[in-house]
Amino acid sequence: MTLLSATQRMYRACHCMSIRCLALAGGLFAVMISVMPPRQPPVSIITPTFREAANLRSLAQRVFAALDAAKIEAELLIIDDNSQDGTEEVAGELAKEYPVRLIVRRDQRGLSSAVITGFSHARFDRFLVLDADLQHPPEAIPDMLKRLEADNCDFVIGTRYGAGGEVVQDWPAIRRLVSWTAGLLARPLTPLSDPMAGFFALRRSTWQRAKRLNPIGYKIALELYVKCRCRRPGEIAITFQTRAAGESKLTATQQVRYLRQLVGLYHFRFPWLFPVVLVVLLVLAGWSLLF
Ligand SMILES: Nc1nc2c(ncn2[C@@H]2O[C@H](COP(=O)(O)OP(=O)(O)OP(=O)(O)O)[C@@H](O)[C@H]2O)c(=O)[nH]1
Ligand SMILES: [Mg+2]
Repeated sequence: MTLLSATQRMYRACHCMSIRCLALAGGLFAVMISVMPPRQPPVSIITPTFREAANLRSLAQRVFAALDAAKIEAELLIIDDNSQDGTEEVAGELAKEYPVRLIVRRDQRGLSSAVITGFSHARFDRFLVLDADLQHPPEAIPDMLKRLEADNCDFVIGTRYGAGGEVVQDWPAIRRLVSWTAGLLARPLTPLSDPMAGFFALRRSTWQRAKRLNPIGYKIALELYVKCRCRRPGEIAITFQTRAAGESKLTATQQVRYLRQLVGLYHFRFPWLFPVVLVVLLVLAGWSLLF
């Protein structure tokens, strides 16, 4: 065997081996990619606030601890209605440690419209809304976002009333009753087990398809669910806590606004219902005049 042919054979053997190695590495890489959980898209966390300065630090700590552990990129957008309780100072301090942004509305008030302001300032295409008072557990956020992606849901809520969900014992009985009755009134509008939820996630594209949004009152999740014509709801069970600090802003005026909102939603969802009700009332009035 000449020196030249030995070199050629060695070269061919090495060439075959390197091709096999490359194929093996490629195969391993493909297997790794297929078993690795898909990366969650980044999310804008939106929190409406009115006089919640005392809750903001714990909120930011818990939100970012949960999201960092799940390796999800996020920003926290605080939409405050000129609370003047130190919110601006606390948010300024938090912004040095976390991706926190504060938007102060000086000429507008209202939880629902604050959430919509948050959507229009959000950097990312996934939105998650939660209250500032820690009644909603931030630790549930990664599961809600996973649900939004994995099952291709268009609206995911943290539910108190679905299977596995609960409300802590010391939530006042009257608040339970009001919440339960309000939910019952909304039943024909949505299959959600907790239509009064303030803890929910959706995509920007879902919000963008909303028709005639009317963000009055407190129940923006229900408004969005109906007006965005959501079809694929998802739910994650949560334990609803009592507020950590500060005072409730829920007043009787908000309850009346909810009833007004319901009328609008029924009209939107069942446009034929109003003429039918009118005809029935006219027939009944006619009958009562005859007899
Ligand atoms: N920007 C803004 N946020 C508000 C307004 N009213 C309430 N919020 C915020 O909306 C969230 C929910 O309000 P809460 O007062 O906790 O209402 P609730 O959870 O139904 O009532 P509680 O169970 O008593 O806490 C909190 O983060 C509030 O600070 C408002 O007018 N503007
Ligand atoms: Mg609250």
